[in-house]
Amino acid sequence: MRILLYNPDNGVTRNFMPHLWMFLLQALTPSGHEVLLIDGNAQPMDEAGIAQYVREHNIGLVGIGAMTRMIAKAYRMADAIRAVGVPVVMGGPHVTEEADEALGRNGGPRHADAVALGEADETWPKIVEDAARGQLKDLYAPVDEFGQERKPSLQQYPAIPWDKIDLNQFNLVPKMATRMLQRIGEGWGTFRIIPMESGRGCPYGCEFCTVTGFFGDSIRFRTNESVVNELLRLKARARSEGGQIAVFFIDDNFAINIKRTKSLLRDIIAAGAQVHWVAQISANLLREEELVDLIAASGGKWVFIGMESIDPANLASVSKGFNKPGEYAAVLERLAQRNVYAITSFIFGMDNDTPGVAERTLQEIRTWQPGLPIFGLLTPLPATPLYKKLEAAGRLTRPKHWQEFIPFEMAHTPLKMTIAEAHAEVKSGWASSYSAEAIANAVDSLKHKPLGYRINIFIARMCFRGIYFPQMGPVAWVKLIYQNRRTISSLVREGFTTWRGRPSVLPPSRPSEAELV
Ligand code: B12
Ligand code: SF4
Repeated sequence: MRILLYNPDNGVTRNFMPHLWMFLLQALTPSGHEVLLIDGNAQPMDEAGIAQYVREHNIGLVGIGAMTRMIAKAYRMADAIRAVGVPVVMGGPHVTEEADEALGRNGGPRHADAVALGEADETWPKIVEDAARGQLKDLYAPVDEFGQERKPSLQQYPAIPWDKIDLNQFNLVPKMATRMLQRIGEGWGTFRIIPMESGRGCPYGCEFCTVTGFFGDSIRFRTNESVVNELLRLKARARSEGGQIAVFFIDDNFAINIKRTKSLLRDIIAAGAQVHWVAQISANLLREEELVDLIAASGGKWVFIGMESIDPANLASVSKGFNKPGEYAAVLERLAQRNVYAITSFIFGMDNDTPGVAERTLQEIRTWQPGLPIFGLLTPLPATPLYKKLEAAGRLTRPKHWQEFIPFEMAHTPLKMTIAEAHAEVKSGWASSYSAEAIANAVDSLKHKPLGYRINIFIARMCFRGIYFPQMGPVAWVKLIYQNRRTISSLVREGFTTWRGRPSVLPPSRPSEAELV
């Protein structure tokens, strides 16, 4: 049987990284079946396009995975596939919580022939065999022989064949530049960010988060050897194609067990398996100098920190009181000393937020080491404690917000400001952090760092800006480059000066107000 695994586009950003579930399920598919992958973020497709694809490629089963924000698109695509007679199985965090919705058991239309609940590592082979026999069941749950929920162990993790998989759709280097860039240094003909997990689960149970409910509070890890071997395979692939690879450790809290994380990082270093990597680590786990030393030595470049708020009352209200805003600056300093930077994530619209929260947060951020701040709105995802709390209090304004997903739009009313005010705060956070002036300031404030780090921060800021401000397509990029021309020319001139062996005497770039339009 030929199987298609499809991930719908998120409608906001192009894909900077593929989704791990597709590669994992592909690796777990019983032999004798062929698996094709389409990520809608890299290969945009509409309903007619996917229907035509499944017919032309003689697909016998389609698997669709989606987060809540992509579920409406996922359902539309599933409907189109089922309309041409091909069965659809859906999985992932949304349908796990809303299986009745996907199966049309709550009065709405049916979108999926089957739903895989929770982690599907062990149920997927069964689903494939049932589909091949034409006997798909409605629901597949990860349970043991006694019907008790069973979380898969990661000790026998499959070897994802990264060395053989066709990753053409995930090359971040524009096609026209590939040939030329292949010859630069060790080669930049390809640049890919690859998702990798070293463990699953997070016990913290923050109110707005799906993870503790979905993956459970028991944490499971892969063996160090399995992670190291995967890194070595990726490195070999990048070398063989004259390109670069970076890894996103998608663990929810990469340092949840500090002892184990340090042991993994030591093994990565010992095996020479370092690649540049990004990981999510909560601020409270970054207190230890030795851990941060190992992060830097093993290739860690960016750490994603869910700071959420600088207000302890807000943090307490979402059960994230373990975050201590008073230590954010020291954590960022500790990272920056090792040339590791932070993606700092904030949520506005929390119950203690009032108008002006963006400016108050930005004032703090400006005193910290520059990184990549991102801003979102408190969103009640299905089945989270937050959703249940707001539903019980009658505060949900769009209880089924995912049926008509709108980016950066609240689905409940905050306590101390209006929805419109919360939206304005998020807009202000993004506008102030990603204006050409703010980007120039961030780059300038790193003057004491090597040029490479400043270029890194600059490129990252330009890309992150696209999370909020639509900048898909060449025209948007040309405009953006024009707006940031001062910083670009300053970095380029400094690069030439350094290259020709002269000390840089260039003044810092600070565009005037007029140039920022
Ligand atoms: C990596 C990641 C991202 C990446 C993007 C995804 C990517 N390219 O990989 C980035 C960092 C960009 C991101 C962003 C966001 N993310 Co995110 N992200 C994750 C994270 C940390 C890991 C995903 C992953 O690969 N997990 C490991 C794989 C193996 O697990 P899995 O995907 O769940 O797949 C398993 C099962 O679900 C199932 N399965 C999944 N799909 C399918 C399909 C079929 C057919 C079958 C049979 C089974 C199946 O089988 C798999 C194996 O067991 C998860 C948390 C987590 N630990 O999963 C959050 C998570 C998925 N993200 C979440 C959210 C909310 C977001 C944001 C909306 C946050 C925000 N406010 O901006 C944004 C939106 C991004 C966008 N523009 O669309 C939520 C989603 C909850 C929900 N109900 O939708 C999660 C669960 C975290 C949370 N806080 O609750 N994210
Ligand atoms: S620490 Fe992160 S992953 Fe864990 S429950 Fe809180 S938000 Fe979710």
